[in-house]
Amino acid sequence: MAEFKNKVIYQIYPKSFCDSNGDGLGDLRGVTSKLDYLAELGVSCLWLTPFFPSPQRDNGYDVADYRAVDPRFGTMADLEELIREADKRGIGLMLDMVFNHTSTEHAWFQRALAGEKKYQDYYIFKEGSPDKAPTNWVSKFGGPAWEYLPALGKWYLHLFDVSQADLNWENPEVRAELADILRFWKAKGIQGFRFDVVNLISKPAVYEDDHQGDGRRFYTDGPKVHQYLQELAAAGGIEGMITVGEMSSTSLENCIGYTAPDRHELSMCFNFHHLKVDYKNGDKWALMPPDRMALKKLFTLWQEGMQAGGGWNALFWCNHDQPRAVSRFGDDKTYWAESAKMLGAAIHLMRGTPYIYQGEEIGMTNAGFGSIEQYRDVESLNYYQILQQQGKTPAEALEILAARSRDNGRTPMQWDGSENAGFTTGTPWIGLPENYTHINAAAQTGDPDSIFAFYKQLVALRKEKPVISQGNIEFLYPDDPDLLAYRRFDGESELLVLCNLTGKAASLPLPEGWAGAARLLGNYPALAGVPAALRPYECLVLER
Ligand code: TEU
Repeated sequence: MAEFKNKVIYQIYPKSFCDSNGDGLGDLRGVTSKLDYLAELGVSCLWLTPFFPSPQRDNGYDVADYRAVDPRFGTMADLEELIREADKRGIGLMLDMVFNHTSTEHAWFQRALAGEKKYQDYYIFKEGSPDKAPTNWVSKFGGPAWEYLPALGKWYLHLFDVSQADLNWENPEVRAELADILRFWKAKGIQGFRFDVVNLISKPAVYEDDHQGDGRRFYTDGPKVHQYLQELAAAGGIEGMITVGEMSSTSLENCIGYTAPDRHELSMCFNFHHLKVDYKNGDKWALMPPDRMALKKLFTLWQEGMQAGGGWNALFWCNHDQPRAVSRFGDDKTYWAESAKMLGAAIHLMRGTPYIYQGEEIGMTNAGFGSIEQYRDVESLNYYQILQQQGKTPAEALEILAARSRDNGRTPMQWDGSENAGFTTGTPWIGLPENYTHINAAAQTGDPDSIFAFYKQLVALRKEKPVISQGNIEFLYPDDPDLLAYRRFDGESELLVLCNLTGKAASLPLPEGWAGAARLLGNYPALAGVPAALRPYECLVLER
């Protein structure tokens, strides 16, 4: 198994990272041009979200060909150059495998449409009358999860967009095709894979209406998912590579199963429970401030639970589907730098492998879009309509999108204070927050007090201190709503991580024996001795 415990992985959304040719879209050569920046940050691995040929209905998560580079992003030669140049800097590449579904423009689906029985078996087609879908399941992007094809007299399942048809993993030929794709990329020198919504691949034997929900309980962590993952890992030859599964609405028990080393499934997985603590009644589109007690409980449950079961977590606040953490859990105005650093420390010192999403290391904020024309994401555009159908005014719908849209995480990387933040010389495919003039990489890389410098320290500490990468974890002060506190220990050394989750001073109850401990890290200037209270969003890491 590749060593992934002392590494930090950096996620790149190529479309928004760096544009090398002025067409307004980021590209692979743009990524290559920024490798020195990434090497300075110290990350070991880059996860690139899909750059494969795609109609881009869902920004590349609708893949039309798994073995090629979309010309919009460059050429295979550009990718090979990126692999070589990254390798020179000790950086590996992970690719994003979207194996739950393909684009309806994929050759397999096109041949299914043309009537080839073999390829119809690659997807989930059901006979039926045009006026009644096989089940009442709802797509994750809104509306029904089934689409009727009059020419075939059949329905097909799409858990996401109508252009993303779910693959039929029951079919061994599908499983063999997908394993082959992994071997293809491994032979090119790719070091690892992220598997998109991979806990949704195993559908139930019987398709029935869900009278309690949207259908997810029938296919989430489905009946054969572990078996399929074991088979994929073996047939794809990915043992020893770094693999992470994206798990939608999963359970702790299943995530232990996905990642315990003796199961030979995956290195680690993402779960999203901690990113739902600001969903009112579990509804992403109903606004509520984050429930900090719920957040603490979830961290405790998943950190201590994965440890007890021998599983491994991916640690993250941000990705291309999430609003920016500093705007959501911190304060992107008064305590911008302090809260961005505190959030970084809170995650990076936990047990698991941390991920940094492009721009997080410089404290990038939500987009601040105020009109629907500024949005690009299919889910956001759908929900703008759905929210109004549910009775919201356009202004209310926009307020919800401003907090919840996936586009908040998809604005261009802010490289410098020049026009379009140095992302492109052309017209960017999506707008930027106005704050790029002061929130940008150029303003931070040389500054030892910057958010960038703080993240660099977090990455370095994980490499230096085995207690961070290998040690045990225990959470403290479960009843204190303001303070996230945990202890890391391995019998040789011990760390105490203390984070004030609020914008007010928080009292600091030190456990016994820590009063004289050394300060390893903090996001405020050090005081003499250990203080009695934490300042707004202060984090303090003690070592003994
Ligand atoms: O996301 C899966 C997923 O379920 C979400 O994070 C999704 O964005 C959310 O439920 C919407 O509210 C993955 C990819 O990360 C995402 O970008 C893709 O759109 C999706 O799969 C489909 O491939």
